[in-house]
Amino acid sequence: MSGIDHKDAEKILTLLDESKSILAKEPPILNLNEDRAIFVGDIHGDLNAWKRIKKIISNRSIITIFLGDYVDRGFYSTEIINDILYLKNENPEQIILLRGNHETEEINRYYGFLSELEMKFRKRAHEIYRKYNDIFAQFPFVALMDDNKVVALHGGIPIEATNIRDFYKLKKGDFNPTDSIALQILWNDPDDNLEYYAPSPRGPGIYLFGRKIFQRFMINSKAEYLIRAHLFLIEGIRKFFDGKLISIFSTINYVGNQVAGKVLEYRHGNFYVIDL
Ligand SMILES: [Mn+2]
Repeated sequence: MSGIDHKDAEKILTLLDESKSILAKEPPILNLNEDRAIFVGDIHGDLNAWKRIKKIISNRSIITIFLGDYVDRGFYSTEIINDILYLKNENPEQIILLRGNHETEEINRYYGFLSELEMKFRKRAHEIYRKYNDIFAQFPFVALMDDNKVVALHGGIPIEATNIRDFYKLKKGDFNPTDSIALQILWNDPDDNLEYYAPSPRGPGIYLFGRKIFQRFMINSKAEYLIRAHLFLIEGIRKFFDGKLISIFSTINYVGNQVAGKVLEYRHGNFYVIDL
């Protein structure tokens, strides 16, 4: 499927240039005219998981929406992101790459991606690293599909967002941590035990959002389901808020933990869980 030599710096730079021109055309909030899709959660450099995901998505002729966190943690971030970008370049409409909190320099400098590149590319690592982050800056934050019925993003609903319209102010580019809406889309988590919200243990400016925040946003946006990733789930999938929010995790090994990784298929209002 992939024709990339993952050790060839020149080939990778060419691949990244091609991807950048394709991704730059996509708006920060994507409106997809689709009623079927496969959703993929965090892969985090897990090559074995990626091989299984690749098989699953290549057997189906529907679009794939990746929910972010391709890189860091595992040792094969380069192979995985290259493969996905290669698929994207081959078929831009079929492969959607959303941004995760690890697709920002603030994070991927410290959690494995930069060290992986330094090991693989030595002197050219920083040039290549910069280029990857230029690409990540072009990943959309949110995808909407099936007439807004389904909202897909990496983290969660920002506590001050009452309507999907609040997302349309977002701009692509190098991540700006003072952009509170962008920060929370990439970092927030749902919490079934909360009505409103609480500070997140993940850090300042990040929140756990409860049922009322979620429902207000979904009703005002005329949306039914939120599909997201971000949360490490040993079982690979968890439903929140009466099944209206589904969180998925798509690794089979996450920093030494065996994971029952999953991807999710959506067809005309129904969800089907697929084991990796
Ligand atoms: Mn994440």
